[in-house]
Amino acid sequence: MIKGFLFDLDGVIVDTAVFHFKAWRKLAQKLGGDFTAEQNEQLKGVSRVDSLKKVVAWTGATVDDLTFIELMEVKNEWYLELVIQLGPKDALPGALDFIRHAHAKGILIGLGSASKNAPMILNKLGLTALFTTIIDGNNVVNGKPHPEVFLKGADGLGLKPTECLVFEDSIAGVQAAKAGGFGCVGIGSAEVLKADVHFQALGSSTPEALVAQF
Ligand code: B16
Ligand code: MG
Repeated sequence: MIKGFLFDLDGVIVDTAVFHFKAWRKLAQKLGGDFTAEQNEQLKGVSRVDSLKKVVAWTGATVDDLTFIELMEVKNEWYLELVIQLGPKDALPGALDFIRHAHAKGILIGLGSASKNAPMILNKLGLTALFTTIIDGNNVVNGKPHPEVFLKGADGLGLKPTECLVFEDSIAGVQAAKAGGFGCVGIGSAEVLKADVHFQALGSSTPEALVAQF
């Protein structure tokens, strides 16, 4: 019986992925390279440090350890400049209603995001109070596809993985959910994500329909 929902943030609740893409591209160009939207799929759900490793490799640049840390900070500053104006109007279609509705029905709500900026973004969306637990990039040692972020999320809800559903838009995130023994709702393409069920957005289903399905 499903009693809890664990949401990824970027790409599920809000489309911050476009801002990550812009900031990473600006950084790649600073390093003398570039990368495509298709390559960007590989950065979704992936931690800041692992994302930079990929971006540096794509540009062919050589970066020493100190510069690597500086580049992570520079990218984050550019990203924060883009997300500063985010508000509830920027939530993905149906996301706020879906989460509010699930909460009102007594389903426990948690966050399992790779982003260290997740608490600030949840606040901007006016959602923080609905979340029983918030696990983000500051609370995990192992990034997705390791299941740590969702296992800690289930723990924070006081539930077993089999009692929770994970909502994910990234390949790494779906793999993390499966590795942890969770049912997984993919937000995006079934061919790409290979989750248990797929929707284009949270607003395409209802909490009751999903609970009945698992
Ligand atoms: P930050 P999610 C992930 O968030 C993003 O999808 C990924 O592109 C980003 O690199 C990662 O957070 C780290 O974000 O630099 O803000 O700490 O999809 O797991 O909610
Ligand atoms: Mg995501």
